[in-house]
Amino acid sequence: GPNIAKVPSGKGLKDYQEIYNDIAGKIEENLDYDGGAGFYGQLVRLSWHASGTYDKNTKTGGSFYGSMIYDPESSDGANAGLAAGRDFLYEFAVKYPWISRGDLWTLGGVVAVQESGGPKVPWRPGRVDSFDKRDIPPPGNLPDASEDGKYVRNLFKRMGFGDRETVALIGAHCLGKCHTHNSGYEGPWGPSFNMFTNDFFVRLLQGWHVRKWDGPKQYEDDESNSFMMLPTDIALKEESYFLKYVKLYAADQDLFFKDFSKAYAALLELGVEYPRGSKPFLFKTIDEQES
Ligand code: CCH
Repeated sequence: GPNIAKVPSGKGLKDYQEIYNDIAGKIEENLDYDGGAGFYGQLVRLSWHASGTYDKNTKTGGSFYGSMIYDPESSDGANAGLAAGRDFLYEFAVKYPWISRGDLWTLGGVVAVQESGGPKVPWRPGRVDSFDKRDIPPPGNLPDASEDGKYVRNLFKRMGFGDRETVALIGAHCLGKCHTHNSGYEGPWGPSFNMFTNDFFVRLLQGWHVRKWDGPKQYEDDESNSFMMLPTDIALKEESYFLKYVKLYAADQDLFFKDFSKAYAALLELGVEYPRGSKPFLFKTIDEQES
């Protein structure tokens, strides 16, 4: 049935801004985590994997039920390593027992994008926890990084996204790193992996070659051999229907921010229905509240 958002009674912008501030404060206390990446990448990936299971054809999956703690979703290989983000946020589920897991995990992503210098992301609460087996999506809905452009196109189409939104969303690879113990892949996409920028697209257009190593096929940059791209990242420059957006975003960070914000807000709301007239919150960053 339709997953209609239910906001806990009496809760509004002020209450969620308080949780936002707590999450931002804990991120700030852990800036050294993961070799200086902090928790930005981890939290954005958690929000994306909680949401990206959505299938528009069956109207299943998505962030509504906060189901990633249950099998078979929890043991999906694609979700390896995300317990770190869920554990990071857990203290706020205890402190604010009225917030659902889906709301907390998606809010964590919004905090990470905004606090790392990215765009404002409109966000709405009201996801509702479930442990019903029927509400847990099957494994295999999240992308396999060894694949090609056609595969990426079809996978994001299943969520309801077009080529432009797909390219914008993958620009989140400006944040964080790959970890051999999670995915088999290794390394960050660029040097500023704790800052939300359009750097992923700028670098993608530069020269890349296949890395010689024992791990899965990944690329490294010609200039320094220090940064990485996944096969699915490189696919964004191999297909003309993606490449035009890579070029747009590399040349214009404001445009990337605008498109990313819209597509990411939509991603976090896949499979959630809101009452008519429901209005998204826009959170203030910590900097804005201090000045
Ligand atoms: Fe991603 N991503 N992602 N990704 N991802 C990985 C890490 C991050 C793919 C594969 C991988 C999106 C799309 C794709 C982040 C955000 C987004 C890793 C390494 C793989 C593999 C995981 C590890 O080893 O820890 C593939 C394939 C696609 C699509 O084709 C989208 C969309 C988003 C967000 C909107 C972020 C952030 C990370 C860094 C995580 C960290 O721990 O630092």
